[in-house]
Amino acid sequence: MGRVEYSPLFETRRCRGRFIYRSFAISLFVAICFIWHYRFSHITKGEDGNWAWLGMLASELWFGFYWVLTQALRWNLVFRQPFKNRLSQRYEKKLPRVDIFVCTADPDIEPAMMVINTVLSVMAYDYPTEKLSVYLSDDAGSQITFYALLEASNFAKHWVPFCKRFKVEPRSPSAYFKSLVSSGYPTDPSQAKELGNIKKLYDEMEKRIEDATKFGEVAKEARLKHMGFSQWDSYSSRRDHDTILQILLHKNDHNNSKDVDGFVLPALVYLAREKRPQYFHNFKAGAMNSLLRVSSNISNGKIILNVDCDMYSNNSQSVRDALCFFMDEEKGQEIAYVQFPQTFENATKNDLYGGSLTSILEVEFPGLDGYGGPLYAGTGCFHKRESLCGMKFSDQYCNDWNSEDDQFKEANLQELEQQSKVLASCNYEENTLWGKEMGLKYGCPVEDVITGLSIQCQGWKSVYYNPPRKAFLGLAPTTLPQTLVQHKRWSEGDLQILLSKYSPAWYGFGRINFGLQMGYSVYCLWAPNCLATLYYSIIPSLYLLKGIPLFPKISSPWFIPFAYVIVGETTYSLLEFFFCGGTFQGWWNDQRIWLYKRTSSYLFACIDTILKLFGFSESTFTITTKVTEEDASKRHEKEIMEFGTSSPMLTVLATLALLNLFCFLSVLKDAILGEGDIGAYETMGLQVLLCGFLVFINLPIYQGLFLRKDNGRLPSSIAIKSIVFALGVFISFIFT
Ligand SMILES: *[C@@H]1O[C@H](CO)[C@@H](O)[C@H](O)[C@H]1NC(C)=O
Ligand SMILES: CC(=O)N[C@H]1CO[C@H](CO)[C@@H](O)[C@@H]1O
Repeated sequence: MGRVEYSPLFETRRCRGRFIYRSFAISLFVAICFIWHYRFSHITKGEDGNWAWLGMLASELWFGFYWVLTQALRWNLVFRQPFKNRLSQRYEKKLPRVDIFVCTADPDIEPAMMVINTVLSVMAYDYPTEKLSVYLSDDAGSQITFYALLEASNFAKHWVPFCKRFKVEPRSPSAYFKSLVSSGYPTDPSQAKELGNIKKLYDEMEKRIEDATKFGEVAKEARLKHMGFSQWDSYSSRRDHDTILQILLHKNDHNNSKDVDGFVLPALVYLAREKRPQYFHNFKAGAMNSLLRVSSNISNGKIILNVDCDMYSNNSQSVRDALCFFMDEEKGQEIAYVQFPQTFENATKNDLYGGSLTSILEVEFPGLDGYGGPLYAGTGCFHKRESLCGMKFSDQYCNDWNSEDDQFKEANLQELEQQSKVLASCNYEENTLWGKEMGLKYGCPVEDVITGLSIQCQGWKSVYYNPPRKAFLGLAPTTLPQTLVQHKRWSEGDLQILLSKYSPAWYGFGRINFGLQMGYSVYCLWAPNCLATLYYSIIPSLYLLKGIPLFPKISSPWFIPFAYVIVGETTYSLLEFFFCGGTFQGWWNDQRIWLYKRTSSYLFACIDTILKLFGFSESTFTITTKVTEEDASKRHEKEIMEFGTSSPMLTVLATLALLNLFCFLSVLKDAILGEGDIGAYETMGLQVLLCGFLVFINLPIYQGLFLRKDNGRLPSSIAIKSIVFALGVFISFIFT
C-alpha cells in the first residue's frame, strides 16, 4: 500500500516581480561600482580635501557593502498561506496542547488592566479549552497583578463563553468594547442584553483593580478570600522573595474550572519566580526559562506561544493558523517556530516615529523567510517546545502529536504547585545547560534574536506568517526619546551577537543558508552604520562652506552614477513604502527616523559596545514612561514630535541639525549677495543638495528648539548645548 497523499496544510508563494527587482538591483550595483571607481581614481595627493576624500571613499565603500547585504532581504521574498479548514478536517480531535506564556515585568509601565486584557484575549482563542494553558510570569512579583489575574479568572467564566457564543472579535475585552464605539453595537437582542451584563462585570472588575492600584494594596476582604495571597507573607521586595506560584484555573479542580455554561476553561497559572539579590536573574530570558520548566510540569504543551503583556490577540484563529505549519505532514517536521509580525495600533496615520517597522515586517521578514526563516522577535511567536529546549534537528526527527501523556489526568493541584515551585527557584539552573544550550540564551540584550539564530543553526527552519487581519496588536513608542532608546537597545544587542560565539558571520557559516547569514548581518551591523552616516552628514556640508568639492560636478560623466543611485534608491524606497500601504508623509517621516537612529541610537550603541569590550560600565538611558498627559496625547494625534526629556542623544541630533543649518544659511547668504561665483554651484551641486536635504528633514528639530512653547519641545539645556557645539565647530572650521 502506498503512502496516503495529503493535501498540504499550507502553501508558499514566491513574490511576483522578482525579475524586475533583481534587474534594478544589478543596475544599481553597477552604478555603485562606478562610484567606487571614481573615488579610487580621483585620490589626489597633497590637496586640501584629501583627507576628506579618503573619508568619503571609506563611507561609500561601507554604504555599498551594506547595501549588498540588504539585498539578501529583498532578493527572494516568500509569502505563506495556511489552510485552517483542512487542519480541522484532519486533526480536530488530535490537536496538541498549547501553552501560552505572557511576560510582565513592571506594574508601573505595564498596568494590570493591560496585562489581564492580553491574558483574557488568549484564553478566548478558538481552540479546545482543555488543551490550552495560559501562564503569566510576573517578574515584579506584584500582589496587585496577582489580584488582577484572580479577578480575570472569574471574569473569564463569563467572557470566554460570551466570545464563543457570539463569535466576538477581537477577544481582548477592552479592545472589543472600544471597537463597538466605531463599528456599532450588536443588533441581536440576546447579545445586546448579555453585552450589557458583561460590560457591567468588566467595569466593576476594572474599578476594583484600579482601586487596588491606587492604594498600592489589595483590600483585606479580597485577600482573605483567596489563600494564594498568603504567599506574600514572606515577601520583602521585588528583588527578594520566594517563588510564588498559583494555579488559578485547572480542569482537575472540580469546583472552580468551569465557565457559566459548564465548559472547562483553559488552565491559568500565575508565576513569580524566586528572586534573591545575590543571584542574577537574566531578565526576560530567565523568566521564559522558568516558565518552560514550570509549564512542562503542569501541562507540557508541545507548542508554546509567547506574547508580551502589551500585545493582545486580535484574531481568535491564530493558534490554528500556526498549527497548519507545524502539523503539515511533509514540511512541518523541520519547522521550529512560526513568527507573526508585531503590529502596533498606536502609531499615528503617518507614523511619525517609524514605529510600525513597515519595511522590516512587510518586506524584510518575508525575505528572510525565503532563506530559511525569520528571526525570533520575542513576541507573537509559536515554538515547538523541543526545539526551544535545545533539541537538534535530524532527518529522523518526526512530529509526534499523539503521545498524550496521561500523567496530568489525576494530578493533585497542591502537589503540582509544590513540585513546580522548585523549578522556578534561583539555584535550580546552577550547573545545568539552561541559558546555554537549553531554553533562551543568557547574556545578550536581545535574547530572542540570538535564541532564534541558534535554533536555526541546529538545523531547524522557521516560518513567517503575516495574516491580512493582524494576529497581535501592541503599542509603539510615542515619543522620540523612547524610539531612540529602543533602537539603541536593539542595535547594541544585535552588534553583540555579531561579536559573540553565535555570530551569524562565522558560527552560522555552513549551518544556515548564506542568504540568511547575510540577512542576520544586516541587523547585526545596524550600529556600525553610524560612522559613515555621521561622516556624510557633517563633512560635505563643512567643505561646502570652504568651497571644496567632494562630488563630481553636474556636467561631468561621473555625476551619472551618483544621480542614478540617489534617484533609484529614493524611488525604490518610496514605491516599497506605498506597496506596504504607507503614505508619502509617512515615508518622509520614516527617512527622518532612519537618519536619527543612525546618528544617535547607533552611535551610542557603538560607544557602549566598545566601552564594554574594555570592561567599562555602559552609559544608561532609562526613559520612564510617564502617564501620558493630555497635551502630549493631543500632540501625538496631531503628529507633533515629542522630545520632552533631556538626553545626550537629542543633543547630538540638535547639534547636527544646527550645524547643517549654519552651513546652508551661509551658502544661501553668499548666493543672495552674489558673493560666491555661480560656477561654484555647478561644481558643488550635490553638496548643496545634501546639505539642503539635511536642513529640510530636520525641520521638526528647529521647531522644537526655537518655535514651540509646549512641554514636548526640546529642553533649553539641550538648546544651549547644541548651539554652543554647532557654533564652535562652524567657527573653528571657517577660521582654519
Ligand atoms: C483587528 O481585528 C478586527 C476585527 O476584530 C479587524 O477589523 C481589524 O482590522 C484588525 N486589526 C488589524 C490591524 O488587522
Ligand atoms: C497607551 C497609550 O499610549 N495609548 C494611546 C494610543 O494612542 C491614542 C491616540 O492615538 C491615545 O489616545 C492613547 O492614550
